[in-house]
Amino acid sequence: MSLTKTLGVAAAALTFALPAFAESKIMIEDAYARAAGMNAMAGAAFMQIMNMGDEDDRLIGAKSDIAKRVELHTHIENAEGVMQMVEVEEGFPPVAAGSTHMLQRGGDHVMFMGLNGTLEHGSNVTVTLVFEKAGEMVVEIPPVDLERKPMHGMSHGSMDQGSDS
Ligand SMILES: [Cu+2]
Repeated sequence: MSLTKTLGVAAAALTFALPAFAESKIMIEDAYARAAGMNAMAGAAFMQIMNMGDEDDRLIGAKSDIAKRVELHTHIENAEGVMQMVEVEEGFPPVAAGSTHMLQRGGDHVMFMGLNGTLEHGSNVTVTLVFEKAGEMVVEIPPVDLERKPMHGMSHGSMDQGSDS
């Protein structure tokens, strides 16, 4: 087989592989975003990650224009027994095929650090979720109406005090 023909075959294989790769095995349900406070410079997004594929996958990153930095966070209990937010640089634990991983208040979440605007009811936040195997996935996340929530939420207390003061 000539070199030219070999390359041609490789290129064709790649072309056909792409649509299959882009077909999403991940479904996002019940997503919502929330500012950490009324004049907060930070916010977070929560959702259900459903793995409809036949292999484990996991969220390894997130991107958005809504904030200067978008990080994956979780909560851990510190030595004093207080829950604290920490960045999970390597990504969230794998979601087994056919199962669901919840990003929820007090647990794993997508964190917006340094908001470029306000999280307003009625204007969705566009977030690109990066999965290890499914790749990038763009989701539109509606902010929840903060007025219906208590001003002093439980989920981000310790970090807010640290970054705002
Ligand atoms: Cu956080």
